[in-house]
Amino acid sequence: MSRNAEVAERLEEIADLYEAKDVGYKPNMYRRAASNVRDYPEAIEDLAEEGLDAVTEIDQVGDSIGEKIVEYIETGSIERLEELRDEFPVRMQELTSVEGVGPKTAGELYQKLGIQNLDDLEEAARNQEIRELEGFGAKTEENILDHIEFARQAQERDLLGDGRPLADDVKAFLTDVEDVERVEIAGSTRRWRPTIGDIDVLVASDAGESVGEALTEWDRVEETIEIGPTKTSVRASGIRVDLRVVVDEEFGSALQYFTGSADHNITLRNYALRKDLKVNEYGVFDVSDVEDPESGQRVGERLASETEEAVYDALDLPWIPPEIREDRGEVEAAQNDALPDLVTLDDYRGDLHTHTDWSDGDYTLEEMLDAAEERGYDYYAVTDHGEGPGVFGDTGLADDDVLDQLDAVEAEAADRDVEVFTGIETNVDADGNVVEVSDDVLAGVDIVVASPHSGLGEDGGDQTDRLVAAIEHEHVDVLGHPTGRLINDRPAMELDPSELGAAAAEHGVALEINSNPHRLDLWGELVKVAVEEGATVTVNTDAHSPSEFGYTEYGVHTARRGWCEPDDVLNTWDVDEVRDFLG
Ligand code: DGT
Ligand code: CA
Ligand code: CA
Ligand code: ZN
Repeated sequence: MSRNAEVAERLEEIADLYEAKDVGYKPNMYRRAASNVRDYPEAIEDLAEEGLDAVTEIDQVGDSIGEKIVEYIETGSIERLEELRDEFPVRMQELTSVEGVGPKTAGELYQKLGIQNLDDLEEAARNQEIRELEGFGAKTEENILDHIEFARQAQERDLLGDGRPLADDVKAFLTDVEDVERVEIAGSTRRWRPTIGDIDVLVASDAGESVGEALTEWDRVEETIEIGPTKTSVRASGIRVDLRVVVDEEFGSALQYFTGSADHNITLRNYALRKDLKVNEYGVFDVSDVEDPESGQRVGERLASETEEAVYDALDLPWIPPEIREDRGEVEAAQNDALPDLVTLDDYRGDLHTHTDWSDGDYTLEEMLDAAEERGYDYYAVTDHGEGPGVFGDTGLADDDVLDQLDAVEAEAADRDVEVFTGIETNVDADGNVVEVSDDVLAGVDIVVASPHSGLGEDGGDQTDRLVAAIEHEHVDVLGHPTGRLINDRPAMELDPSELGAAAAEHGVALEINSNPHRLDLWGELVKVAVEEGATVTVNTDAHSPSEFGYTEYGVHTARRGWCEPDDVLNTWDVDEVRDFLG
């Protein structure tokens, strides 16, 4: 367990605050440093102990940022950060969860109107104070008002991308606590649901009280909510963590129960009852000779409880992967021996949607290809943005630039162990036209990713036709992040996944699962429907830096939530098969 993610969070907070202050280059500098610290293979606390020189070995970490890292590890705080927090005492995450409000806007709103949180923001918008500010206007103010409700709901659930690393850390921490026999993550985190209400952790131990106490003393804990011999709840890094402690003998049945989903459990319990079996967090019980099976938690003969496999086996079912325990037919499929053979991270051979500093990426072509090669990919596609309507700060490539980049990619790709596809990411406009790059140029690249980047949100009504039109375009190979959602930040556009899946299958276009934890788009429920229509999906990171290659895990687990087998996922195919698909 290292503290890299924690340090990266502090650096990102500094970046946000500098952006609020509108200090030119500093935000990006801090974000790049944060990303490299998060991704660094060695523990940042060990480097800090060695000294500044060791810390500044990390790319993009110079003396000034390095000193702050050492200061944080040594003292637990950073003076500069404290100053910035004093200067901007705002709930940054809360404010920036409103679509259209970034750190810079939040800073301005604080300085001019004293806005610190969502309530202040709503009040100012209702009183029409925001439209009076220079550069804001009535439209902006109405937009803010429209999106506040969504932002409020978004406060209630955290991103899996934040919860999952924290869950791994808490698991590592508890594993080393005395008298702990087994530890597993349960709940929605184990099912890889894109958002989580809290993190559920299960421990097998005879010393519940002291295990609970140990958790409250973990250095990431900010608040103890409750503590007891079987259940302890804390808040750590802003996320609630529920710990349950059971005896080792009942660990399997407790893990099954607390993994959920609640709907899966209910369907499973009803299925069991028809077989005269009772299933709960204490085990599977034979209640055929019991007069009143509801009379107690442990009535009847216990058939299984030690492992999850044994629990499902006692119900005459194969073990069901957590990702598909959502009551979408998995219990019936298990009964019929028809569970999918789900894709795994090991099956994954390469990323087909990525960026470089030719457009809005943060790293050079060479750096990105080096990193792809290091990950051992068979293939890799460079798909920078076409020249768009200013969405990417005018970083997109005009036709001539695309042609120049083709040469650059070919030169940089020579003599590498990874096969490199040339490509472009282009915009799908409101009518489904593939714009930005001319058809001649599209015809000359290996892979065309067409993505909706504008006209998003909930207001447009059903947009299946728009996306189907893009799928029908002769050069399009991948439909990128199809619904355009940004979790907790921008709602998904409405679409019919079965119509989309059928069109994609017919035209040989792959539907993307964008692995960025802010997107996870498409997501499991839609993927399952589309794949049933014969669609192929493609799991891509849309990486703007090498550290974002790590998102692949989220994408693959999302494919699993969509019941994908390896063949359903383009990125498990070999390079010749992918070339054939791209046509
Ligand atoms: P979350 O935290 O909202 O993202 O979702 P979960 O699934 O982690 O739900 P949570 O934390 O409330 O409870 C963890 C698991 O415990 C849940 O997935 C299934 C089980 N569970 C909780 N309440 C019930 C219930 O009322 N009935 C059944 N059958 N199972 C429950
Ligand atoms: Ca939970
Ligand atoms: Ca819970
Ligand atoms: Zn992209």
